[in-house]
Amino acid sequence: MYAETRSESRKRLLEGDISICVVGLGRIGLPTATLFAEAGARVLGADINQDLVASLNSQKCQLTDEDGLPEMFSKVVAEGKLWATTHVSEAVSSADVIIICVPTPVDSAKVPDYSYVEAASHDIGKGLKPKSLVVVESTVGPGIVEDFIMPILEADSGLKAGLEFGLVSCPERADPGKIIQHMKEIPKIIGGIDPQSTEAAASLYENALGVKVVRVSDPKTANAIKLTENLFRDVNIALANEFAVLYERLGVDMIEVIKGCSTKYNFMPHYPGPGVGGPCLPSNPYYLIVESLKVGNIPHLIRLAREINDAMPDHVVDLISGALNDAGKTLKGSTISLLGLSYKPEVKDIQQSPMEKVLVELLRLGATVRSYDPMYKGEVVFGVKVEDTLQAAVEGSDCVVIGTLHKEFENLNLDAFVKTLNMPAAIVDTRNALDPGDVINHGFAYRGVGRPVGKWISSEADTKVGLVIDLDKRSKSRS
Ligand code: SAJ
Repeated sequence: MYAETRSESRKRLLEGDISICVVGLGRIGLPTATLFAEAGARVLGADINQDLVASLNSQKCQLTDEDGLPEMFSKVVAEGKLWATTHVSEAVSSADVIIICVPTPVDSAKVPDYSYVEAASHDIGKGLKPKSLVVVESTVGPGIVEDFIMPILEADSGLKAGLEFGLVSCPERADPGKIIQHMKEIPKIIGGIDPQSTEAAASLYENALGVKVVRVSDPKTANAIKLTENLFRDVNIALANEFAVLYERLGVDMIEVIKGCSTKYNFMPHYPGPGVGGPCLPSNPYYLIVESLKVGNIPHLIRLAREINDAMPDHVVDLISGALNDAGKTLKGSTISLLGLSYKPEVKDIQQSPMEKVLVELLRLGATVRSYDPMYKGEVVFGVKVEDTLQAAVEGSDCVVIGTLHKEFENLNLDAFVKTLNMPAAIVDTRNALDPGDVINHGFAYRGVGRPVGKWISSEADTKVGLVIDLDKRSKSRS
Protein backbone atom coordinates (compact mmCIF):
# COMPACT_ATOMS: atom_id res chain seq x y z
CA MET A 1 0.00 0.00 0.00
CA TYR A 2 2.72 2.42 1.05
CA ALA A 3 4.77 2.18 -2.16
CA GLU A 4 1.93 1.77 -4.66
CA THR A 5 0.92 4.17 -7.40
CA ARG A 6 -2.51 5.78 -7.37
CA SER A 7 -3.81 3.50 -10.13
CA GLU A 8 -2.52 0.37 -8.37
CA SER A 9 -4.18 1.51 -5.17
CA ARG A 10 -7.43 2.22 -7.02
CA LYS A 11 -7.34 -1.16 -8.76
CA ARG A 12 -6.83 -3.03 -5.52
CA LEU A 13 -9.64 -1.13 -3.84
CA LEU A 14 -12.06 -1.89 -6.65
CA GLU A 15 -11.05 -5.54 -6.54
CA GLY A 16 -11.68 -5.57 -2.79
CA ASP A 17 -8.01 -6.33 -2.33
CA ILE A 18 -7.24 -3.65 0.27
CA SER A 19 -7.56 -4.50 3.94
CA ILE A 20 -7.98 -1.69 6.45
CA CYS A 21 -7.85 -1.83 10.23
CA VAL A 22 -9.61 1.05 12.01
CA VAL A 23 -8.44 1.32 15.61
CA GLY A 24 -11.09 2.95 17.82
CA LEU A 25 -14.76 2.51 16.86
CA GLY A 26 -16.33 5.62 18.34
CA ARG A 27 -17.85 8.76 16.86
CA ILE A 28 -15.17 9.00 14.14
CA GLY A 29 -13.88 5.41 13.87
CA LEU A 30 -17.17 3.65 13.24
CA PRO A 31 -18.25 5.94 10.35
CA THR A 32 -14.71 5.74 8.94
CA ALA A 33 -14.72 1.92 9.02
CA THR A 34 -18.20 1.81 7.50
CA LEU A 35 -17.38 4.19 4.66
CA PHE A 36 -14.22 2.31 3.65
CA ALA A 37 -16.14 -0.98 3.73
CA GLU A 38 -18.86 0.60 1.60
CA ALA A 39 -16.12 1.65 -0.85
CA GLY A 40 -15.00 -1.97 -1.25
CA ALA A 41 -12.19 -2.43 1.26
CA ARG A 42 -12.07 -5.36 3.68
CA VAL A 43 -12.33 -3.57 7.02
CA LEU A 44 -11.49 -4.88 10.46
CA GLY A 45 -12.56 -2.57 13.25
CA ALA A 46 -10.52 -2.92 16.43
CA ASP A 47 -11.60 -1.63 19.82
CA ILE A 48 -10.70 -2.44 23.43
CA ASN A 49 -14.39 -2.36 24.42
CA GLN A 50 -15.60 -5.98 24.29
CA ASP A 51 -19.27 -5.07 24.63
CA LEU A 52 -19.00 -2.60 21.78
CA VAL A 53 -17.25 -5.16 19.55
CA ALA A 54 -19.91 -7.78 20.31
CA SER A 55 -22.78 -5.39 19.59
CA LEU A 56 -21.19 -4.21 16.34
CA ASN A 57 -20.69 -7.78 15.14
CA SER A 58 -24.41 -8.32 15.72
CA GLN A 59 -25.09 -5.33 13.44
CA LYS A 60 -26.05 -2.95 16.28
CA CYS A 61 -24.85 0.58 15.46
CA GLN A 62 -24.51 2.66 18.65
CA LEU A 63 -24.41 5.98 16.74
CA THR A 64 -28.13 6.26 16.01
CA ASP A 65 -27.83 10.05 15.69
CA GLU A 66 -25.46 9.90 12.71
CA ASP A 67 -27.53 10.44 9.53
CA GLY A 68 -27.19 7.48 7.15
CA LEU A 69 -24.76 5.50 9.29
CA PRO A 70 -26.97 2.78 10.85
CA GLU A 71 -28.29 1.64 7.47
CA MET A 72 -24.89 1.70 5.76
CA PHE A 73 -23.29 -0.08 8.74
CA SER A 74 -25.85 -2.93 8.79
CA LYS A 75 -25.38 -3.41 5.04
CA VAL A 76 -21.58 -3.74 5.09
CA VAL A 77 -21.64 -6.00 8.16
CA ALA A 78 -24.27 -8.21 6.50
CA GLU A 79 -22.08 -8.35 3.37
CA GLY A 80 -19.12 -9.45 5.48
CA LYS A 81 -17.08 -6.38 4.51
CA LEU A 82 -16.80 -5.07 8.06
CA TRP A 83 -16.37 -6.87 11.32
CA ALA A 84 -14.90 -5.97 14.71
CA THR A 85 -12.35 -7.43 17.09
CA THR A 86 -10.60 -6.62 20.36
CA HIS A 87 -7.32 -8.12 19.10
CA VAL A 88 -5.68 -5.01 17.71
CA SER A 89 -2.19 -6.35 16.91
CA GLU A 90 -3.62 -9.39 15.19
CA ALA A 91 -5.96 -7.22 13.12
CA VAL A 92 -3.09 -4.92 12.18
CA SER A 93 -0.91 -7.82 11.05
CA SER A 94 -3.26 -8.48 8.14
CA ALA A 95 -3.92 -4.83 7.24
CA ASP A 96 -2.47 -2.73 4.44
CA VAL A 97 -3.75 0.46 6.09
CA ILE A 98 -4.20 1.21 9.79
CA ILE A 99 -6.33 4.24 10.76
CA ILE A 100 -6.06 5.48 14.35
CA CYS A 101 -9.34 6.99 15.61
CA VAL A 102 -8.93 6.70 19.37
CA PRO A 103 -9.97 9.54 21.72
CA THR A 104 -7.55 12.21 22.88
CA PRO A 105 -9.27 13.77 25.92
CA VAL A 106 -7.74 16.17 28.41
CA ASP A 107 -7.50 15.18 32.09
CA SER A 108 -8.91 17.14 35.03
CA ALA A 109 -5.77 19.31 35.04
CA LYS A 110 -6.43 20.13 31.36
CA VAL A 111 -3.37 18.17 30.29
CA PRO A 112 -3.83 16.20 27.04
CA ASP A 113 -4.27 12.51 27.77
CA TYR A 114 -2.47 10.63 25.00
CA SER A 115 -2.69 7.28 26.81
CA TYR A 116 -5.18 5.88 24.27
CA VAL A 117 -2.95 6.96 21.39
CA GLU A 118 0.07 5.48 23.15
CA ALA A 119 -1.63 2.13 23.79
CA ALA A 120 -2.92 1.98 20.23
CA SER A 121 0.53 2.79 18.85
CA HIS A 122 2.08 -0.07 20.82
CA ASP A 123 -0.63 -2.50 19.69
CA ILE A 124 -0.20 -1.35 16.10
CA GLY A 125 3.60 -1.52 16.26
CA LYS A 126 3.48 -5.12 17.41
CA GLY A 127 1.46 -6.18 14.37
CA LEU A 128 2.75 -3.73 11.75
CA LYS A 129 3.94 -5.32 8.50
CA PRO A 130 6.28 -3.81 5.86
CA LYS A 131 4.73 -1.56 3.19
CA SER A 132 1.69 -0.76 5.33
CA LEU A 133 0.41 2.76 5.88
CA VAL A 134 -0.50 4.23 9.28
CA VAL A 135 -3.01 7.12 9.26
CA VAL A 136 -3.54 9.15 12.44
CA GLU A 137 -7.05 10.68 12.41
CA SER A 138 -7.10 11.38 16.15
CA THR A 139 -6.58 15.04 16.96
CA VAL A 140 -3.18 15.58 18.61
CA GLY A 141 -0.83 18.51 19.17
CA PRO A 142 1.54 19.53 16.36
CA GLY A 143 4.60 17.28 16.56
CA ILE A 144 2.98 14.44 18.50
CA VAL A 145 2.82 12.17 15.42
CA GLU A 146 6.50 12.70 14.58
CA ASP A 147 7.89 12.80 18.12
CA PHE A 148 5.61 10.48 20.11
CA ILE A 149 3.71 8.07 17.84
CA MET A 150 6.40 7.39 15.23
CA PRO A 151 9.11 6.27 17.70
CA ILE A 152 6.68 3.80 19.32
CA LEU A 153 5.68 2.34 15.95
CA GLU A 154 9.31 1.97 14.88
CA ALA A 155 10.50 0.49 18.19
CA ASP A 156 7.70 -2.07 18.46
CA SER A 157 7.73 -3.08 14.79
CA GLY A 158 11.46 -2.91 14.14
CA LEU A 159 10.52 -1.14 10.90
CA LYS A 160 11.65 2.31 9.71
CA ALA A 161 8.97 4.90 9.01
CA GLY A 162 9.29 6.55 5.61
CA LEU A 163 11.23 3.58 4.39
CA GLU A 164 9.41 0.38 5.37
CA PHE A 165 6.00 1.82 6.29
CA GLY A 166 4.15 5.04 5.66
CA LEU A 167 2.88 7.45 8.31
CA VAL A 168 0.51 10.40 7.85
CA SER A 169 -1.69 12.66 9.88
CA CYS A 170 -5.21 13.09 8.49
CA PRO A 171 -7.10 14.88 11.29
CA GLU A 172 -10.84 14.17 11.35
CA ARG A 173 -12.89 17.25 10.41
CA ALA A 174 -16.41 15.80 10.30
CA ASP A 175 -19.03 17.25 12.63
CA PRO A 176 -20.96 15.01 15.00
CA GLY A 177 -24.41 14.29 13.57
CA LYS A 178 -23.25 14.81 9.96
CA ILE A 179 -20.15 12.61 9.87
CA ILE A 180 -21.02 10.38 6.88
CA GLN A 181 -21.87 13.44 4.75
CA HIS A 182 -18.87 15.46 5.92
CA MET A 183 -16.35 12.66 5.42
CA LYS A 184 -17.26 12.77 1.74
CA GLU A 185 -17.56 16.54 1.43
CA ILE A 186 -15.05 18.27 3.71
CA PRO A 187 -11.55 18.20 2.16
CA LYS A 188 -9.12 15.88 3.96
CA ILE A 189 -5.93 17.55 5.17
CA ILE A 190 -3.12 15.03 4.69
CA GLY A 191 0.44 15.53 5.92
CA GLY A 192 2.90 12.62 5.66
CA ILE A 193 6.38 12.12 7.06
CA ASP A 194 7.47 11.72 3.44
CA PRO A 195 5.89 12.40 0.02
CA GLN A 196 5.20 8.71 -0.56
CA SER A 197 3.19 8.47 2.65
CA THR A 198 1.21 11.55 1.68
CA GLU A 199 0.50 10.21 -1.82
CA ALA A 200 -0.51 6.76 -0.58
CA ALA A 201 -3.02 8.29 1.84
CA ALA A 202 -4.24 10.80 -0.73
CA SER A 203 -4.93 7.99 -3.24
CA LEU A 204 -6.77 5.97 -0.62
CA TYR A 205 -9.09 8.77 0.51
CA GLU A 206 -9.71 10.11 -3.01
CA ASN A 207 -10.40 6.64 -4.42
CA ALA A 208 -12.47 5.36 -1.49
CA LEU A 209 -14.40 8.41 -0.37
CA GLY A 210 -14.25 10.57 -3.49
CA VAL A 211 -13.25 13.42 -1.19
CA LYS A 212 -10.96 16.32 -2.11
CA VAL A 213 -7.51 16.04 -0.54
CA VAL A 214 -5.28 18.93 0.54
CA ARG A 215 -1.66 17.81 0.72
CA VAL A 216 0.41 19.64 3.35
CA SER A 217 4.08 19.55 4.35
CA ASP A 218 4.02 17.13 7.25
CA PRO A 219 1.92 15.71 10.11
CA LYS A 220 2.76 18.70 12.29
CA THR A 221 1.21 21.07 9.75
CA ALA A 222 -1.89 18.90 9.34
CA ASN A 223 -2.50 18.95 13.07
CA ALA A 224 -1.81 22.70 13.25
CA ILE A 225 -4.53 23.24 10.62
CA LYS A 226 -7.06 21.12 12.50
CA LEU A 227 -6.35 22.89 15.80
CA THR A 228 -6.29 26.35 14.24
CA GLU A 229 -9.78 25.95 12.76
CA ASN A 230 -11.23 24.70 16.06
CA LEU A 231 -9.43 27.20 18.27
CA PHE A 232 -10.49 30.01 15.93
CA ARG A 233 -14.05 28.87 16.64
CA ASP A 234 -13.55 28.57 20.41
CA VAL A 235 -12.03 32.07 20.62
CA ASN A 236 -14.82 33.58 18.54
CA ILE A 237 -17.47 31.91 20.65
CA ALA A 238 -15.72 33.32 23.72
CA LEU A 239 -15.83 36.77 22.17
CA ALA A 240 -19.56 36.36 21.51
CA ASN A 241 -20.01 35.28 25.14
CA GLU A 242 -18.02 38.25 26.42
CA PHE A 243 -20.12 40.63 24.32
CA ALA A 244 -23.27 38.91 25.58
CA VAL A 245 -22.51 39.45 29.26
CA LEU A 246 -21.44 43.02 28.56
CA TYR A 247 -24.54 43.89 26.52
CA GLU A 248 -26.91 42.34 29.06
CA ARG A 249 -25.72 45.00 31.47
CA LEU A 250 -25.61 47.77 28.88
CA GLY A 251 -29.23 47.06 27.92
CA VAL A 252 -28.34 46.03 24.35
CA ASP A 253 -29.70 42.89 22.66
CA MET A 254 -26.74 40.75 21.50
CA ILE A 255 -28.91 38.84 19.01
CA GLU A 256 -29.95 42.13 17.44
CA VAL A 257 -26.30 43.19 17.36
CA ILE A 258 -25.25 39.96 15.57
CA LYS A 259 -28.05 40.42 13.04
CA GLY A 260 -26.85 43.97 12.41
CA CYS A 261 -23.17 42.96 12.16
CA SER A 262 -24.07 40.14 9.76
CA THR A 263 -25.01 42.70 7.15
CA LYS A 264 -21.24 43.33 6.76
CA TYR A 265 -19.63 40.97 4.25
CA ASN A 266 -16.65 40.04 6.43
CA PHE A 267 -18.44 39.49 9.74
CA MET A 268 -18.49 35.83 10.89
CA PRO A 269 -21.42 35.34 13.29
CA HIS A 270 -20.86 33.31 16.43
CA TYR A 271 -23.51 33.06 19.10
CA PRO A 272 -23.48 33.31 22.89
CA GLY A 273 -24.68 30.34 24.88
CA PRO A 274 -24.33 28.48 28.19
CA GLY A 275 -20.74 27.55 27.37
CA VAL A 276 -18.86 25.32 24.94
CA GLY A 277 -19.22 21.54 25.13
CA GLY A 278 -18.35 18.49 23.10
CA PRO A 279 -15.32 16.29 22.56
CA CYS A 280 -13.51 18.83 20.41
CA LEU A 281 -13.60 22.51 21.25
CA PRO A 282 -13.17 22.38 25.05
CA SER A 283 -10.18 20.01 24.71
CA ASN A 284 -8.43 20.98 21.49
CA PRO A 285 -6.92 24.25 22.83
CA TYR A 286 -4.91 22.36 25.44
CA TYR A 287 -3.14 20.25 22.82
CA LEU A 288 -1.73 23.44 21.34
CA ILE A 289 -1.17 25.21 24.67
CA VAL A 290 1.01 22.34 25.94
CA GLU A 291 3.11 22.26 22.75
CA SER A 292 3.35 26.05 22.82
CA LEU A 293 4.56 26.12 26.43
CA LYS A 294 7.19 23.49 25.55
CA VAL A 295 8.81 26.08 23.28
CA GLY A 296 8.43 28.91 25.77
CA ASN A 297 5.41 30.61 24.21
CA ILE A 298 2.42 31.50 26.40
CA PRO A 299 -0.77 31.62 24.28
CA HIS A 300 -2.76 34.25 26.19
CA LEU A 301 -5.84 34.67 23.99
CA ILE A 302 -6.42 30.93 23.52
CA ARG A 303 -6.26 30.33 27.26
CA LEU A 304 -8.41 33.34 28.12
CA ALA A 305 -11.06 32.20 25.65
CA ARG A 306 -11.27 28.87 27.48
CA GLU A 307 -11.74 30.70 30.79
CA ILE A 308 -14.53 32.86 29.35
CA ASN A 309 -16.37 29.89 27.84
CA ASP A 310 -15.92 27.80 30.99
CA ALA A 311 -17.42 30.62 33.07
CA MET A 312 -20.69 30.73 31.09
CA PRO A 313 -22.48 27.98 33.07
CA ASP A 314 -22.04 30.09 36.23
CA HIS A 315 -23.46 33.04 34.34
CA VAL A 316 -26.49 30.94 33.43
CA VAL A 317 -27.01 30.09 37.11
CA ASP A 318 -26.91 33.83 37.89
CA LEU A 319 -29.55 34.42 35.21
CA ILE A 320 -31.74 31.68 36.69
CA SER A 321 -31.40 33.21 40.16
CA GLY A 322 -32.24 36.69 38.82
CA ALA A 323 -35.26 35.47 36.90
CA LEU A 324 -36.63 33.58 39.91
CA ASN A 325 -36.12 36.67 42.09
CA ASP A 326 -38.11 38.69 39.53
CA ALA A 327 -40.88 36.11 40.00
CA GLY A 328 -40.70 36.62 43.74
CA LYS A 329 -38.91 33.32 44.36
CA THR A 330 -35.45 32.14 45.34
CA LEU A 331 -33.26 29.51 43.71
CA LYS A 332 -33.14 27.52 46.95
CA GLY A 333 -36.31 25.47 47.20
CA SER A 334 -37.46 26.15 43.63
CA THR A 335 -38.03 23.43 41.03
CA ILE A 336 -36.06 24.09 37.86
CA SER A 337 -36.59 22.22 34.58
CA LEU A 338 -33.64 21.97 32.20
CA LEU A 339 -34.65 21.46 28.57
CA GLY A 340 -31.66 20.00 26.69
CA LEU A 341 -28.54 18.38 28.14
CA SER A 342 -26.64 17.41 24.94
CA TYR A 343 -23.81 19.76 24.05
CA LYS A 344 -25.40 20.59 20.69
CA PRO A 345 -28.73 20.08 18.96
CA GLU A 346 -29.82 16.73 17.50
CA VAL A 347 -26.71 14.99 18.78
CA LYS A 348 -26.75 12.41 21.56
CA ASP A 349 -23.56 13.52 23.27
CA ILE A 350 -23.11 15.07 26.72
CA GLN A 351 -19.31 15.20 26.69
CA GLN A 352 -18.26 18.34 28.57
CA SER A 353 -21.78 19.67 28.12
CA PRO A 354 -22.11 23.07 29.84
CA MET A 355 -25.51 21.98 31.14
CA GLU A 356 -23.78 19.51 33.46
CA LYS A 357 -22.11 22.38 35.33
CA VAL A 358 -25.44 24.26 35.44
CA LEU A 359 -27.27 21.23 36.85
CA VAL A 360 -24.62 20.44 39.47
CA GLU A 361 -24.50 24.07 40.67
CA LEU A 362 -28.30 24.33 40.90
CA LEU A 363 -28.39 21.22 43.08
CA ARG A 364 -25.57 22.58 45.22
CA LEU A 365 -27.55 25.79 45.77
CA GLY A 366 -30.58 23.86 47.00
CA ALA A 367 -32.84 23.77 43.94
CA THR A 368 -34.80 20.72 42.81
CA VAL A 369 -33.81 19.92 39.23
CA ARG A 370 -35.75 18.06 36.55
CA SER A 371 -34.55 17.55 33.00
CA TYR A 372 -35.80 16.60 29.57
CA ASP A 373 -33.70 15.88 26.47
CA PRO A 374 -35.26 13.99 23.53
CA MET A 375 -31.96 12.16 23.03
CA TYR A 376 -31.90 10.80 26.59
CA LYS A 377 -35.54 10.04 27.49
CA GLY A 378 -35.75 7.90 30.66
CA GLU A 379 -31.97 7.70 31.06
CA VAL A 380 -30.03 8.94 34.08
CA VAL A 381 -27.84 11.86 32.98
CA PHE A 382 -25.61 13.78 35.42
CA GLY A 383 -27.29 11.85 38.25
CA VAL A 384 -30.84 12.94 37.38
CA LYS A 385 -33.39 10.77 35.58
CA VAL A 386 -34.39 12.45 32.33
CA GLU A 387 -38.17 12.75 32.04
CA ASP A 388 -39.90 10.89 29.22
CA THR A 389 -41.73 13.99 28.03
CA LEU A 390 -41.27 17.73 28.02
CA GLN A 391 -44.63 18.10 29.78
CA ALA A 392 -43.56 15.86 32.65
CA ALA A 393 -40.40 17.92 33.08
CA VAL A 394 -42.13 21.31 33.28
CA GLU A 395 -45.31 20.36 35.23
CA GLY A 396 -45.41 22.52 38.38
CA SER A 397 -41.96 23.93 37.75
CA ASP A 398 -40.86 27.38 38.97
CA CYS A 399 -38.37 27.92 36.16
CA VAL A 400 -37.74 26.45 32.70
CA VAL A 401 -34.21 26.70 31.27
CA ILE A 402 -33.53 26.10 27.57
CA GLY A 403 -30.03 24.61 27.44
CA THR A 404 -29.85 22.99 23.98
CA LEU A 405 -31.87 24.05 20.97
CA HIS A 406 -33.11 20.62 19.89
CA LYS A 407 -35.74 20.83 17.13
CA GLU A 408 -38.42 19.92 19.71
CA PHE A 409 -37.73 23.19 21.55
CA GLU A 410 -37.93 25.46 18.53
CA ASN A 411 -41.64 26.17 18.97
CA LEU A 412 -42.39 25.90 22.66
CA ASN A 413 -46.03 26.45 23.57
CA LEU A 414 -45.98 29.29 26.08
CA ASP A 415 -49.78 29.20 26.47
CA ALA A 416 -49.44 25.63 27.73
CA PHE A 417 -46.56 26.66 30.01
CA VAL A 418 -48.79 29.25 31.69
CA LYS A 419 -51.20 26.46 32.61
CA THR A 420 -48.60 23.92 33.77
CA LEU A 421 -45.83 25.91 35.45
CA ASN A 422 -46.09 27.06 39.06
CA MET A 423 -46.92 30.71 38.26
CA PRO A 424 -45.50 33.27 38.74
CA ALA A 425 -42.69 31.41 37.01
CA ALA A 426 -39.50 32.20 35.12
CA ILE A 427 -38.01 31.24 31.77
CA VAL A 428 -34.27 31.41 31.08
CA ASP A 429 -33.24 31.07 27.45
CA THR A 430 -29.54 30.25 26.82
CA ARG A 431 -30.02 29.56 23.09
CA ASN A 432 -32.16 32.39 21.72
CA ALA A 433 -35.05 29.96 21.32
CA LEU A 434 -37.78 32.43 22.30
CA ASP A 435 -38.76 36.03 21.69
CA PRO A 436 -38.22 37.84 25.03
CA GLY A 437 -41.25 40.09 24.58
CA ASP A 438 -43.45 37.04 23.89
CA VAL A 439 -42.21 35.32 27.03
CA ILE A 440 -42.88 38.37 29.17
CA ASN A 441 -46.27 39.00 27.57
CA HIS A 442 -47.20 35.54 28.81
CA GLY A 443 -46.44 36.75 32.33
CA PHE A 444 -43.10 35.02 32.86
CA ALA A 445 -40.00 36.52 34.39
CA TYR A 446 -37.34 36.33 31.70
CA ARG A 447 -33.59 36.20 31.31
CA GLY A 448 -31.60 35.30 28.23
CA VAL A 449 -27.88 35.02 27.50
CA GLY A 450 -26.97 38.25 25.79
CA ARG A 451 -30.47 39.69 26.22
CA PRO A 452 -30.77 42.94 28.18
CA VAL A 453 -32.09 42.81 31.72
CA GLY A 454 -34.63 45.54 32.49
CA LYS A 455 -35.82 46.20 28.94
CA TRP A 456 -38.42 43.52 28.34
CA ILE A 457 -41.92 43.88 29.67
CA SER A 458 -45.47 44.56 28.56
CA SER A 459 -47.83 46.75 30.61
CA GLU A 460 -49.87 43.88 32.08
CA ALA A 461 -46.82 41.91 33.23
CA ASP A 462 -44.79 44.70 34.84
CA THR A 463 -46.83 44.40 38.03
CA LYS A 464 -45.43 40.87 38.34
CA VAL A 465 -41.78 41.35 37.44
CA GLY A 466 -41.22 45.11 37.62
CA LEU A 467 -39.35 45.53 34.35
CA VAL A 468 -40.24 47.92 31.59
CA ILE A 469 -40.05 47.70 27.81
CA ASP A 470 -41.35 50.08 25.16
CA LEU A 471 -43.07 47.38 23.08
CA ASP A 472 -44.11 49.92 20.44
CA LYS A 473 -40.48 51.00 19.94
CA ARG A 474 -39.40 47.35 19.85
CA SER A 475 -42.01 46.40 17.23
CA LYS A 476 -41.01 49.44 15.11
CA SER A 477 -37.29 48.45 15.41
CA ARG A 478 -38.16 44.97 14.16
CA SER A 479 -40.04 46.07 11.04
N1 SAJ B 1 -21.35 27.00 20.30
C1 SAJ B 1 -21.69 28.27 20.78
N2 SAJ B 1 -21.78 29.30 19.90
C2 SAJ B 1 -21.54 29.14 18.56
C3 SAJ B 1 -21.19 27.85 18.10
C4 SAJ B 1 -21.11 26.80 18.98
O1 SAJ B 1 -21.90 28.46 21.97
O2 SAJ B 1 -21.66 30.11 17.81
C5 SAJ B 1 -21.21 25.90 21.25
C6 SAJ B 1 -22.12 24.74 20.95
O3 SAJ B 1 -23.36 24.91 21.59
C7 SAJ B 1 -21.36 23.55 21.52
C8 SAJ B 1 -19.91 23.96 21.37
O4 SAJ B 1 -19.89 25.38 21.14
O5 SAJ B 1 -21.65 23.37 22.88
C9 SAJ B 1 -19.21 23.27 20.22
O6 SAJ B 1 -20.05 23.50 19.12
P1 SAJ B 1 -19.57 23.10 17.62
O7 SAJ B 1 -20.66 23.52 16.70
O8 SAJ B 1 -18.22 23.62 17.38
O9 SAJ B 1 -19.62 21.52 17.66
P2 SAJ B 1 -18.49 20.43 17.80
O10 SAJ B 1 -17.82 20.47 19.13
O11 SAJ B 1 -19.14 19.18 17.40
O12 SAJ B 1 -17.41 20.87 16.75
C10 SAJ B 1 -17.28 20.15 15.60
C11 SAJ B 1 -15.92 20.53 15.09
N3 SAJ B 1 -15.58 19.57 14.10
C12 SAJ B 1 -14.46 18.84 14.30
O13 SAJ B 1 -13.69 19.02 15.22
C13 SAJ B 1 -14.22 17.78 13.31
C14 SAJ B 1 -15.92 21.93 14.53
O14 SAJ B 1 -14.71 22.14 13.77
C15 SAJ B 1 -17.09 22.19 13.63
O15 SAJ B 1 -17.08 23.56 13.25
C16 SAJ B 1 -18.38 21.89 14.37
O16 SAJ B 1 -18.35 20.49 14.72
C17 SAJ B 1 -19.61 22.17 13.51
O17 SAJ B 1 -19.58 23.18 12.80
O18 SAJ B 1 -20.57 21.40 13.65
